[in-house]
Amino acid sequence: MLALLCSCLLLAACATADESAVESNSNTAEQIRDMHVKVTEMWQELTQHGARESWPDAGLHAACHVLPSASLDAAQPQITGLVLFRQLTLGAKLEAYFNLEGFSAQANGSSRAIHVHQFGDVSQGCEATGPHYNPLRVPHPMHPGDFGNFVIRDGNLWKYRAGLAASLTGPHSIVGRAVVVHAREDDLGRGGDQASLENGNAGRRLACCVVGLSGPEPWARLAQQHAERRKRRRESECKAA
Ligand SMILES: [Cu+2]
Ligand SMILES: [Zn+2]
Repeated sequence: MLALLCSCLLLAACATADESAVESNSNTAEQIRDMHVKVTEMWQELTQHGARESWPDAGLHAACHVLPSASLDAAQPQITGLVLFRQLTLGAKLEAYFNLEGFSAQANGSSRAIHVHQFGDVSQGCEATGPHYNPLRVPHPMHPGDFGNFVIRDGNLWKYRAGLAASLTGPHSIVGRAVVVHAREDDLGRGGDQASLENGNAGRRLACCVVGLSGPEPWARLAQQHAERRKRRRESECKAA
């Protein structure tokens, strides 16, 4: 029954994908994102009775410790840091903290793409992580791990994002897969070539990590750091005004 359900959803997704190649509108993207959430909910209903009750009170958490790609040459920036995920309830959209450093001064003000890629293998460099994780066979940027672009400030990338389509449970879970940081901006499928609809022409893979489940402590620590950082920024803006 589960296989039947999944294949029905896959067919529906493929039909949607064909339309979106023509229309490519944000409405379709939103529908596909909602489909990921629905698939996860149905999976939970079918396979894990009581999952709602056994869900951790503080939410489900995951951590990804970003390291420079092993295949990167020394001329490239050495990006390190942490990406944390939190899913508060079953079927809820994901929240994430992105905390990366090591970008060059020239990168300030420009954007970098971050995605979830298919495999959690970073042993031979980030190339081994394969293409974008794409369980519904839809074009980029409608993959569940298409997190979009992030602006570099002072050589760092600090960002909190909510409403992400990816999930930490169910058939489309990103646990065990890789987060990849790219050398360029994501063209979000508007590049006019095939690569744009596969990977957003985001360029070289600078750094990556494997998503693993964690306790709530790293999230709490980073939330505190982000709050302090926001407070300091507000204070310095007030002084400058
Ligand atoms: Cu990517
Ligand atoms: Zn993608």
